[in-house]
Amino acid sequence: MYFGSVFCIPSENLLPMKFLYFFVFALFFSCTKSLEDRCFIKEGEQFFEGYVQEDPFTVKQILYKKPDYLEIINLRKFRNFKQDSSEYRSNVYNLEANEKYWKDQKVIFADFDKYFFGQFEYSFKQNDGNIKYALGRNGLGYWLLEIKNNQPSAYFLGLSFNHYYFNKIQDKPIVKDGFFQIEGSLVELMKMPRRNDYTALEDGKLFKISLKELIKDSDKDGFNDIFETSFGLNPNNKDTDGDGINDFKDHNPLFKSEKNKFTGLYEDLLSQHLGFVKDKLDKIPYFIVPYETDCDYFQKVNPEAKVLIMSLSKNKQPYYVRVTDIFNGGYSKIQKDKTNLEKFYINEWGSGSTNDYSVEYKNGKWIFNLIGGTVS
Ligand SMILES: [Ca+2]
Ligand SMILES: [Ca+2]
Ligand SMILES: [Ca+2]
Repeated sequence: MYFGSVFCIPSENLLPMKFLYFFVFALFFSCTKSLEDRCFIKEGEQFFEGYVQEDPFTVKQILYKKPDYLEIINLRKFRNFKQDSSEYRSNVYNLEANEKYWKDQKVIFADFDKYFFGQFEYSFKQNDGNIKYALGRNGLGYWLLEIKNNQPSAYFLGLSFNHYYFNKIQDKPIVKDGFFQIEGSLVELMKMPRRNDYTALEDGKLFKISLKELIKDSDKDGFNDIFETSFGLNPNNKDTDGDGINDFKDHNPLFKSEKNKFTGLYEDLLSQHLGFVKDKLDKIPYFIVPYETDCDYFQKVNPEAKVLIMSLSKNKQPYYVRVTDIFNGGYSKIQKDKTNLEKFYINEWGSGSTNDYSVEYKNGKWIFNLIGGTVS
């Protein structure tokens, strides 16, 4: 929840569970801010509004919002979270072991990387006749990866890594008898200054999704229905924003792009940050970077890389986005210079650092000047 949303009352709120049931409030307050308010910083306003950590979910809350396609089975015998994650942690926080781990991964998953080009962290490889499967994880979440007749596909699971932990060691295949199945725990994410940490809420779960549900792509645009629902795309329309470009190919599938001075400013910022992928973009369709903004100019960019643009108001975000920490960087609103009408200030934040730019619009181009920032 952001301080800035004090004027907008969330339309749906989960109450902490002193009560037996969840109460869903449907309060419809329209937030009618002007474009000026949405895109430009007012006198005395900060680049970024303060972040307030939301209460972690209880088991009850996670289960209440569990996707319908997910079946959760309680296991009698299982590896618990503590045991499973401590082994992994010793791999990740020991530099030598870490290096070896990634080297081994590269060899084991070479065949997957040939098709997926570094878009995922892979685990649990499996050969099923002429189909290969693995679990993939990228910035957006977990995917089931499939290589079938030399054709790669990725199916989004829609299970938040803030709530669902999958054991690093799986004794059984992850695809069996028409189901994706994986053992793990329900967890709670604790945000730490330098890293995030998890604690188990309930161990010994088998998470099961029917393959039929998982691979379902109703509009045949290349994204499974679960992906589309998780990020607010339309699973029954190939072209959610109606700009003539299919969701899977669209660099900005949620908003029709516009070309003007300030969309250009945000495009330049995104290029500096993500432009490195533009030459291989058709090979990495699942490299998609999410951003939060309510500024129309930012929303209507036509960037070189793929982005998903979400509202800053949590109550307008799809459930998956609201409960999962997917945002690793962003851009502030624009601050005007007091005297020079073509000069502005904008702030960029990323993992562990911020950059302050002064930008000037000259002969139809933006000139950038790094004027400050922080590194943690
Ligand atoms: Ca689709
Ligand atoms: Ca679609
Ligand atoms: Ca489109």
